[in-house]
Amino acid sequence: DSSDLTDVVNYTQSAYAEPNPAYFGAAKGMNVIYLHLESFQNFLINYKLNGEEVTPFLNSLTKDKNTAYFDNFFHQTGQGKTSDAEFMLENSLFGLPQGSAFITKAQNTYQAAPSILKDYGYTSAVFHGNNGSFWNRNTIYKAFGFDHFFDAGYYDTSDPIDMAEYGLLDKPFYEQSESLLSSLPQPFYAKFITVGNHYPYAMNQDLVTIDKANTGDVSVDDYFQTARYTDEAIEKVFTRLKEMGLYDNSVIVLYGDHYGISENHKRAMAQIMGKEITPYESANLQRVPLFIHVPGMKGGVNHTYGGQTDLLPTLLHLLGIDTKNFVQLGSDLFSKEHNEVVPFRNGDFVSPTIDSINEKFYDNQTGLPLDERQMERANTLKKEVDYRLELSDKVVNGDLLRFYTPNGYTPVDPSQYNYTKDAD
Ligand code: GP9
Ligand code: MN
Repeated sequence: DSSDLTDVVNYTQSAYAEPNPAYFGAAKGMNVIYLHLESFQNFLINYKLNGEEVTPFLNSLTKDKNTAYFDNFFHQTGQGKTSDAEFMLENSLFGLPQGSAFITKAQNTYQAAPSILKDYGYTSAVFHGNNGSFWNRNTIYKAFGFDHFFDAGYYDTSDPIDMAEYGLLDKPFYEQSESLLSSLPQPFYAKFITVGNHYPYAMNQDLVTIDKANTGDVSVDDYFQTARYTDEAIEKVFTRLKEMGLYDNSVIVLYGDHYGISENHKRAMAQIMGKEITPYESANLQRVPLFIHVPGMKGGVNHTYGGQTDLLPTLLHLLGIDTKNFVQLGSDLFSKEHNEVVPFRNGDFVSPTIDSINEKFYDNQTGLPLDERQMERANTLKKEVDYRLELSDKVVNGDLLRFYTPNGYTPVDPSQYNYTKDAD
């Protein structure tokens, strides 16, 4: 009800993080390209398997002068997996404590990235080599205001060697996407969702370029082959974007959507990581890589703690679009006022100093139980995290954005979108 909305707006106004003048508008007017790294955990970055880099291209990107690489960025997904990641990236709202908001809340009013950017002349599109109905995307994308959704119906999926369990493998997917991407007017906001690196990570051995690991746990051992494939596909994308003349006027964002190896593989992961996978280690394995490449922007490894709800305000500020009046629960990662406490969907959280995992507090730096003197501070952070999650659930469960239109924002009419191929 409206008092809930008042609480929400009071929170977002008070939690608003001012743009950093050094980054605000650094990408003004540029195209935006999101490259979704399926099931990709950050431990893969700079990891060597039998002395060999698993992801050499992404490793090189951590050193690129115009790329910010965030090595303390965490997924915040729940049961909605990829759809939760998308929900957070597009709205800066958390997914739900159970189930997938994509499926149960597709009829809500949203003020998602595509609709905000439409007011600035952007055309938006999602590319995904799976059926458009998976995760109910072809319904909720209309509420987000995506102009186009190029699903499997737009691709040639006839050759079995090109296919993974959930759709077209990354290399043929990106290759076939080129003509569709070229058809978009600029500036565009384009998201490419891949499926090559997806559980259980089995791959046609004719396509692999790195050996499996040898823990004896099949999905852990295979994970490195599909991760390497993902890396090779991304390298090809960067090469093609340069050849297409898009590299110098586009922001390229790469993000991991959620973990790849679940908590059921502790023995094998202890061998891979060279340490026991305690609850603290497991929480710290929830890092996913975030790369933000902006032509002309000062890059470097950025240790700021953040999560997927922080990406939208960060992107909008890079594009020179202020977020103060939007209901967004994350904050700009480049802002000096960014809140580095990262809530997980289950109420746990990590931060540069204190972690809360399974109702226990830890010193983030040492992994040891928190000393008594910091308990008051820890409890304060826990209350803030619980409150942030509670507000997000109020917005999504109460569909509160129906009652709140930021000035200058044009609401979405989902009925005006049609994603079927012949409609294009
Ligand atoms: C399905 C693909 C994988 O289209 O995005 O979804 P996930 O299983 O990772 O949620
Ligand atoms: Mn996924």
